[in-house]
Amino acid sequence: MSSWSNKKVLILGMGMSGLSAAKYLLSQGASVLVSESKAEDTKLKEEKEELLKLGAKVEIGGHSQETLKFPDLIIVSPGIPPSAKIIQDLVLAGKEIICDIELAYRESNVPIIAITGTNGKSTTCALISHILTGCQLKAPACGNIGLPVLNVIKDKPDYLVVEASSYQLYYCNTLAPQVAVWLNLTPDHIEWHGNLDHYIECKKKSFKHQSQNQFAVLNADDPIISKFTPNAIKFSFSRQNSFTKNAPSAYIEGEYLCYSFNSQSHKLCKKSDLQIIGEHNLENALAAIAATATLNIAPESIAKGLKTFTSLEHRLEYVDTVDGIKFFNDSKATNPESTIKALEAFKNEKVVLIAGGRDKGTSLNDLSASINKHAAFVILLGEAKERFASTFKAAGFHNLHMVENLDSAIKLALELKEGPVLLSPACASFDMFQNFEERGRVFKNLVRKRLQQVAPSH
Ligand code: UMA
Ligand code: ADP
Repeated sequence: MSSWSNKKVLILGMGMSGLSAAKYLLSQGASVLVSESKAEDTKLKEEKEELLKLGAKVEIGGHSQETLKFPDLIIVSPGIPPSAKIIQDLVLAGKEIICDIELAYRESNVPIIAITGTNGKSTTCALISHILTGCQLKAPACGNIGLPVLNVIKDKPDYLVVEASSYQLYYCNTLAPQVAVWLNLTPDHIEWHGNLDHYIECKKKSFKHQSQNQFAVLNADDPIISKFTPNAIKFSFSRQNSFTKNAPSAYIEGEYLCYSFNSQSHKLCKKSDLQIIGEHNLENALAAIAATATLNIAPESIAKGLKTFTSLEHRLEYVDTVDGIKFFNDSKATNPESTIKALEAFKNEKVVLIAGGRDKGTSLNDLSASINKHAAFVILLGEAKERFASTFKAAGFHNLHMVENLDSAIKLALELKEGPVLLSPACASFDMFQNFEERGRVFKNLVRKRLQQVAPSH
């Protein structure tokens, strides 16, 4: 009999992670109640019917009182913050609340490589997975990247390469990754966490339960992360050589990406060998080098993976060239820091930046400075356009245009006939799109439509 057969589990939220947890637990014989706050629509109805067939109880349109009495354990969807009434009520009732990553950790013996940070998680997660997969290892990129961890544990992977968001880490109580990576830290998601300290504490949870023979891969250039002392073996990475190389470290030496580990140093490849552009991607590459080096992957295999990895969709993704002008889709840049990194990637060229969307209210000081340095024009759209425009003007940047939609932005960018066109919004997408993926795909389709108009196929 499975250890789950007498257990009652409440699953809060019927999104990607809730559905995945429900199916996993039902397959293990648990009694499952799935509770979703949204009103029923066609998609939820179909999913509800599937879950009912598998033996779950399902409630849609609100979390009832039964949810408080029912469970031995709660699996919560990461989008539900600790301030939500249902979470507070369950905490008061003394119930244990975890997320799907914590459950996967408890359920499987597969070593976890957990990647967290404000920016670069998905890229680093995919790159680590790419390097390991190139060594014939089964190492799926999963977690916040969009593939729930419980969906992949049944395939018996060699490693789980898990992108761990601060939301998910908050709901992890014992997680001890074999390798925990912390890329960087800037204020983000304050609406979920309440304050910056809470956000930082959640990031630290990835390291809290690690033992002394596991690894903590830390960014030595980051003012907060560099002060953090992990229990695990510290493997630092730095683009600015902010450490001595006697300890485990990944760094840049001249044109080369290098690392030192187990008293040996290795030169892997040149910066220009990477297909992902921008200085920030060097940091992601160094973090991936450190993580894979701890797993004793051969330097040649790490180098091969670095050279063959291409950018993920919506991250400084080259779209096409229309009328001699290159277009890049960086729709995933949903905060000013990401947009600054994207601007900096175009070292010697001034770009036409398309920005704006749902305003997160974050400071625009650094972004204004970066725009003055790297942008020829800025085209603004979405709810944030007025605040962005007045802030940039106050900072002395006046080559600004406001438009109503992406199509007008692309049309205008072509008329301006300046350098490369970069969609890097520094904002969330939800004012005009379902998510950043939809925004990026709409942008790419519109660019390709323009391409056909400029050079119609015969
Ligand atoms: N819900 C309730 N009660 C509430 C609030 C919400 O039932 O009080 C319901 C919602 O109506 C919805 C479900 O819970 O149906 C949503 O759950 P969710 O928002 O947690 O989303 P999932 O579909 O489970 O996706 C989650 C991650 N989402 C979030 O963290 C918000 C996905 O990251 C992740 O890819 C997926 O698990 C698989 O692991 C997305 C994300 O935006 C991409 N992450 C943030 C980011 O990257 O910035 C952290
Ligand atoms: P995440 O999963 O953390 O959101 P992604 O890899 O999807 O990170 O990258 C999102 C955006 O963040 C990219 O479009 C890029 O502009 C920016 N970015 C990527 N890596 C870094 C980094 N190491 N430091 C700062 N910004 C970065």
